[in-house]
Amino acid sequence: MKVAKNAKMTRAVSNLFLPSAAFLLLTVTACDFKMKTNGPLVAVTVDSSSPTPTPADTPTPTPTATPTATPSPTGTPSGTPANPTYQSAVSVSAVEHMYGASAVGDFDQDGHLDFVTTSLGENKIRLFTNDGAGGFNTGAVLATDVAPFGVSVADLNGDGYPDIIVAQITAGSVGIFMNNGDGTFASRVDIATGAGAFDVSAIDVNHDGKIDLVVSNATDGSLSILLGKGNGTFNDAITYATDASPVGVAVGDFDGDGNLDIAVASYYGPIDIFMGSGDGHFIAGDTITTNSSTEYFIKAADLNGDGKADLVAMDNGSLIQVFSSNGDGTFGAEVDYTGPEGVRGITLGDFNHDGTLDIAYSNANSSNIGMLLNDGTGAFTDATGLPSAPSSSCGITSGDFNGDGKIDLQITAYVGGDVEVFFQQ
Ligand SMILES: [Ca+2]
Ligand SMILES: [Ca+2]
Ligand SMILES: [Ca+2]
Ligand SMILES: [Ca+2]
Repeated sequence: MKVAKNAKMTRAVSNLFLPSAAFLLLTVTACDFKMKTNGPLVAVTVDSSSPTPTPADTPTPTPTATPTATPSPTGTPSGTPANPTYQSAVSVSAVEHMYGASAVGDFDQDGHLDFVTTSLGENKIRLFTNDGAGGFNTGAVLATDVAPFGVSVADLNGDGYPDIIVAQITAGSVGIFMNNGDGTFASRVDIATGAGAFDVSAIDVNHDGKIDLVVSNATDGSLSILLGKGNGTFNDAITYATDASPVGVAVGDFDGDGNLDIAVASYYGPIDIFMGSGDGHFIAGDTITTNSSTEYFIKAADLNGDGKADLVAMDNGSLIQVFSSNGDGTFGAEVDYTGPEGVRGITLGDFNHDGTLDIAYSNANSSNIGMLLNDGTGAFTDATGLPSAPSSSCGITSGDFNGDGKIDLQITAYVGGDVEVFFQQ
């Protein structure tokens, strides 16, 4: 089923090398991601020979962790948020692999959080297993189809062991890796979605207790909804048209009606909202014109404790953009936080454990970790004193890797292959 989206594009795009033809060329170099529209075409090409970033004009995606449900902050606003402190990086690996995005999960159910990264240039995913003693081992290396990028972790068959879902850009599909129940994975099964499958969110959108998939198809300009059967297989895709070049996708309940809704960030803008009916179908809703000409990734979570999911987006520059839900599927005025040029990925977590969600972001150009601390009202201030991160920082995830109740960070670099973990003190 293809449902036309009636919202029209409100952003003027003529000054970006935009399209006379509605064709899209995606050139992918690891986390370094270029989207061009300068010719009739095509698909995605992966240049594995030259993982050299050109920060000035390189949109660089980093779908992060997992389902973006709606955590409910319980903290109370209390002025200036406490500043968390992090130890210097623990290097997990430093072999050139052209990493893309990462996601966390306890794959072997030993109580210690592991993570997986997509390795775009070699068409693989790489697992890193937590040894429970503050270190990580390089684990399984599993083949994907061409150009794996967005990755999510969720238990698709309810056996308690998390499975892995990878968006495969050039292949136009998602690759499903089912956990064998011991932290090893069965052979990949692919499900076609649409050209340029870029980001995937795994979450139950139709209240049947079975994980579903929401996939952005950048080349197609569409969104695929795959309703799960609870055994690692899925019903035929329900497809919705989006604005051109959808990249990041996030799922949350924007109007508090109990049904999950979807936000899709299109590369040249805008952000399209789809309101959930609760049965796996969605209705095109608000269209958010943004302050940036290059949207990238997006997260949905309740930042101010009103029970409605808000949005955090990033652009391909220096902006972290916060949109507070009005509670009816529309959003308040964009509030921008400016980091160094080269924002590459975002992750949400309660980093200073005050009960409200904060924002951490990777930065390719500055070797800094960016962190915005929530004052409890959904307004943010910059954290200070964070350790250095690898240059070309790209994928970023967060989780309590050493079980001390404090949220740690994990960052991959798309040049040099650094995979690093930052434990909170
Ligand atoms: Ca584990
Ligand atoms: Ca499972
Ligand atoms: Ca479901
Ligand atoms: Ca809703």
